[in-house]
Amino acid sequence: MHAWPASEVPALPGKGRDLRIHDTATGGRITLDPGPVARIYVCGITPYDATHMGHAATYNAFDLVQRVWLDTKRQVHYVQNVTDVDDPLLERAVRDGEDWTELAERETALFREDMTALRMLPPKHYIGAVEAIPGIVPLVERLRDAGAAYELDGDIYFSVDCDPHFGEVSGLDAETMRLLSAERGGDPERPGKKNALDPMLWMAAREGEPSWDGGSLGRGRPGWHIECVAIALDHLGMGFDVQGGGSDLAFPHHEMGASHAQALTGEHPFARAYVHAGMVALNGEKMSKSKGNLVFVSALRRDDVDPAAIRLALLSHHYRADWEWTDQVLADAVERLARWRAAVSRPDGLPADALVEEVREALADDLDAPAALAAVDRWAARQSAGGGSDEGAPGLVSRTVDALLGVAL
Ligand code: 5CA
Ligand code: ZN
Repeated sequence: MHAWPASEVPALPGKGRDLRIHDTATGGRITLDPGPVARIYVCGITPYDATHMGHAATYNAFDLVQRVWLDTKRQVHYVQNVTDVDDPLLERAVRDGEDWTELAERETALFREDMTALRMLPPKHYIGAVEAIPGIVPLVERLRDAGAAYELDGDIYFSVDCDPHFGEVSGLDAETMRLLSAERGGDPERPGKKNALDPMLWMAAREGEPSWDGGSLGRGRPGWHIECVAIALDHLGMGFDVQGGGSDLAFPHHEMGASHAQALTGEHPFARAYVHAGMVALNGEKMSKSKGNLVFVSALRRDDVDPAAIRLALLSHHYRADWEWTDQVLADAVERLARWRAAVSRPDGLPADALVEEVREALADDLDAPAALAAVDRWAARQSAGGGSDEGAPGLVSRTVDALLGVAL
């Protein structure tokens, strides 16, 4: 699948700091030490509805990770999937009497437009679940042949008890896992499973649903977690630096993915850090396609909201916080953008070298974007008050805000 065009990332003087980031598995902050090529996998959308502010906030967090790495003069190898076949997508297509492939293509195209407008860096490999199927089948066969998977009425399940590290990503107790599994696509109640938590790797073809040749597995379609594992192992290998997503993916998705990969390779860990963004709510409830309480990026764009203001609205909350989208959040961002643009419109101004370092330090410190914004606010306030004759300063501030925060002034 093709991704979207990259916006230029200006190079800044000096060198950025290494990222210290909260890792869900250890429950604490770790200093990442990627090689010259940092590797990141971010779970992509299930394209049955448009990109909402919750999605955008999560992708914003992982865009910042990459910008911090790029500023340390590393290359970034970024992979993202599109879950372009799964129950919620098929159900929506049936509800709306639409062909599921057309629905997926249309919403994926809109997502690309939204990501481009928000200046999110594109993945190097943007891979759909459907195109990954030929790579998924042999992995499921290997798990089955190794005794890590079993058949139940034609469906193939992964046996979580095969992975001694199972449970280490989310750190949840068994009861919570069971509840979340039922809520998030699992089937803990299905009779005949070895462990209620065991997730499906391959679903045998169902009447009226799409299916693919699964070799010795028979016709069917892949389970959700193995999709991301197959794509990540193919393009990044084991032990990549960051696996990212919203906090609702910690369990079961990232927990199961780690176990699949560890059982397949005998290696540990799957990812060196599991990084999760908080949930964005609207009217007191998590914004979600299934509930329909949504603010779409594309709707704001249609209303002529500057994408840079949308981006500033996302940046005004710490990525790990759960927060509420309101009109005021956007209004504050619009106002901030105007202040910043006015401040850099002068040809000269207050020296900005210290500001570059402050923004760098804020982001390296677990992506503290609100602290980075506050630093730029302080510079902009002093700059607007007059003073300073440093000719390069406004340009340097624009480049810093662009390179590290993805905001075009
Ligand atoms: N296709 C799978 C991942 S492989 C999936 O979860 N798709 S999704 O469309 O449901 O979500 C895409 C990303 O947005 C996920 O990382 C998810 O955690 C995140 N996300 C969904 N809703 C919210 C929200 N309200 N706030 C923050 N992030 C959210
Ligand atoms: Zn995923």
